Amino acid sequence: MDFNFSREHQLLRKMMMEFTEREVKPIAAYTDASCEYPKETIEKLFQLGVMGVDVPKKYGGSGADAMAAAIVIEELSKQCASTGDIVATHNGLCCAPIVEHGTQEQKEKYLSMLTKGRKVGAFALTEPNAGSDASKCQTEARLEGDYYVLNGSKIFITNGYVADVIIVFAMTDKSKGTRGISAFLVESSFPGFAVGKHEEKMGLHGSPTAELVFTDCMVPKENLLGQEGKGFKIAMQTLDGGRIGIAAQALGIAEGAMEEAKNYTTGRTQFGKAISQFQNTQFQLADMALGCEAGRLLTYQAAMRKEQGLPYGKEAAMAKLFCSEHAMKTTIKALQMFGGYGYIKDYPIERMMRDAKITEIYEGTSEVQRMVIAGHLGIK
Ligand code: COS
Repeated sequence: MDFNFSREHQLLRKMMMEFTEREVKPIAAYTDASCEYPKETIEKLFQLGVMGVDVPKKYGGSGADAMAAAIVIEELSKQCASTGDIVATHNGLCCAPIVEHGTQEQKEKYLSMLTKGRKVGAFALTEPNAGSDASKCQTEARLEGDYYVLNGSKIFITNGYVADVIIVFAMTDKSKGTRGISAFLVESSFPGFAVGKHEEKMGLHGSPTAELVFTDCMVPKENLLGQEGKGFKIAMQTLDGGRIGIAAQALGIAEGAMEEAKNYTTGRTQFGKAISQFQNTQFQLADMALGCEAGRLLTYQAAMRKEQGLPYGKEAAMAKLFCSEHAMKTTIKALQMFGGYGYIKDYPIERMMRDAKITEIYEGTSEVQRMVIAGHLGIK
């Protein structure tokens, strides 16, 4: 299969590898231990044009394609999955639906804010009673004059307490089920918007996750994204694309963990030889490499189909499912190779293992990915 890695893709990967080695790797352990949002790194990623990498140039982005967007997340996540997550959410879940469904005015205003304006984006779908079953959203939006008035709350929102622009899904007509959900462009400065609980998570400590609360939040009616009642479709389409980003993130984690395992086992001597010389180690490294290769094929295939305008929901679900499960398996195996050293924070493996877990959960659990794949087989 020709993945069409252009000279631009190769240069982008090189740039991201150098950036990650210089700017991300040295602070990854600190970011995890301190639970601090890596603000300076994100500022530098804005300067590099990575925040909005696949937003058209005329709206302030870098005008790159879906493959480039995946490469960026993969490379960042090799060293710091939190940074990969912040960027994946900003690009895939906030900029992308505006590019896809925004009016000319919305694109000009919000995409320039999210690129040149250096404002961070988020996507708010999940609620306490609407996780995998996203259709059970309770947040309401009532049209009153020139404003939609939003009431309700959203949980587990990535970039939640740093985001300036949030795509929010709310019910405009409860009697219509999924066809009664609409999408809105909400600024954190709008009256009635508040950030609630900051979540303390098992991993991804640098990625800011929060509850968002809407109390008579006044959203100008021109901030409806797409048509009224089309919000669920917008959410599902956005998640199809977002899942390529999470596949790339999980792939990056697995590749990073494999590299750590290779380096450690070649340097560590037990029973008179490097532990990489034991066949058990070699077989496990071979399995890690095999999964990474398969994950690359699935992830790049989904990105390529998206770019070519072909259906890619099934391929994105397969890539996300496979890569996240491979990241989990790889980080657990790699940690075991490190023995006691894997369990302490002097090495990055335990962080990688904690970070890998969420890739099997967010943007659709592994079970949801299987539902999506089964749906494409006509056996829903
Ligand atoms: N693209 C466009 N439209 C889609 C779609 C997609 N990928 N998937 C579903 N739709 C549309 C359907 O065509 C249907 O439209 P009509 O009402 O016009 O017929 C509508 O959405 C409802 O579809 P369906 O009945 O299949 O939806 P379900 O409620 O059964 O949901 C799953 C199916 C489970 C796949 C969906 O709820 C889902 O992806 N859940 C996970 C949500 C998630 O990822 N949460 C994490 C939040 S972000 S961290």
